[in-house]
Amino acid sequence: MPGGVNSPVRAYQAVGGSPPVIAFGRGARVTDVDGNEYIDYVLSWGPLILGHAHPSVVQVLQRAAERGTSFGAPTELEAELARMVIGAVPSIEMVRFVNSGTEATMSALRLARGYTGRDRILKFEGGYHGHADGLLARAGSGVATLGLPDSPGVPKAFAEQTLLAPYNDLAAVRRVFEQHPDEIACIIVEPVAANMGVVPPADGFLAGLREVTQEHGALLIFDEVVTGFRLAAGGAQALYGVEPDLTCLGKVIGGGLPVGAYGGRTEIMQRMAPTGDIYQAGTLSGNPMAMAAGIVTLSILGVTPKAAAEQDAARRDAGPSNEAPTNEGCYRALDELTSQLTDQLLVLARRAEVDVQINRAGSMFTLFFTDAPVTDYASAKRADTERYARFHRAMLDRGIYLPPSQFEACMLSLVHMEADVEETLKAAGEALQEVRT
Ligand code: HOZ
Repeated sequence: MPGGVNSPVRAYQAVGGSPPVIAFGRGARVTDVDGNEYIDYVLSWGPLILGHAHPSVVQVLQRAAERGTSFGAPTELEAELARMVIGAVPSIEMVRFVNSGTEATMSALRLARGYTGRDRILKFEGGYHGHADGLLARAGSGVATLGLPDSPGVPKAFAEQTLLAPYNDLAAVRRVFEQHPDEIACIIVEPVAANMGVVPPADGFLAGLREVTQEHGALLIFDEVVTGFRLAAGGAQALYGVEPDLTCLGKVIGGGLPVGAYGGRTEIMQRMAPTGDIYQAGTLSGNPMAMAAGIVTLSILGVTPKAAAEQDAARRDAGPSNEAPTNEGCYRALDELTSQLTDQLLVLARRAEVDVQINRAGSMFTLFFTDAPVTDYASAKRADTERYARFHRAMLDRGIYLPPSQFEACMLSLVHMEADVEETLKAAGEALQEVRT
């Protein structure tokens, strides 16, 4: 396998050493093949909001496997998960399941292009939306971590269709639209950026994107692969009260199995074949194992099919609403424990006289080694990545498993406990002292 991995950022090139080879995970912890146990803040890069091997997930997977692992045909499970997603995510009236976040974003882009009859798209510097052609321009995640130029292998003609603007810079977005009138099919944006490290949207940024796309007849796509069902059941769009035309999902909705989804207004979604003329398909799409794991995960987060169906019916009667049927308690608990951790990390950094900025949104955060606020890709890149590498190694030595990149997000799950946070803070206090100079 190139680099010994199946996804580049896992290779530890940016932090040095070689990655632990994971043997198993239980709750908030993973254990490697040498028997070392770590508190896990990667959580498979986001899906495991219930932690590893949650008993309910394991049980439904066993049951689902006994009934058959794939049919390539309609099932009740996919209908049930669709009802949950539609009920919970404010802007989604119709959804299609695919197998990964990358598939979700590339399908949503095709739909946006087909629907508007335009070819160009606008993405943000440091935004990461999977590895499809045209989405790797100044991308975050592994591309940023490894400092790669825009990827060879992407035809020049495709790359030219991608326009860029700095995240959180509405004036720049307006300028791009003015320079390309009637050419831009859509803006694709992570409503809370999570692949240049966590960077929350500035006040009014998302609402501004909504406005500018409407003014110019373009669609707004929220890539909520990371934020969907992690920040709230309704995702970032429910938190910030801005409804996109299309939403991409993945990670949490598959409960740790490979999954993706895209959805939006019926009128747009019906352009997809077989009701419409835009094509996208997949042998394992709506896979029963992934659907079963997704259903149980969302149920534990308080999204019941019944509540979702009721919400959906109410929404159709009452018009748009940002209220999603959530178990507020879950998200509040995640928020509180995460802020407890990040507040204390700041205290420890100050004590060690190390400049850090911590950006947090709900249960995800990034500790940047820099003295200036991080609000976009340029400011994220000013962080001291060499110091992050040393901090990462010092934490790993103390049993704390962080993302091996300054440009990824740490995540907490519902099974991270105060004792885990205490243990993490003890390690962080020592690690921060170690990276002082
Ligand atoms: N795109 C993921 C991070 N944002 C990395 C996926 C992986 O390496 O598993």
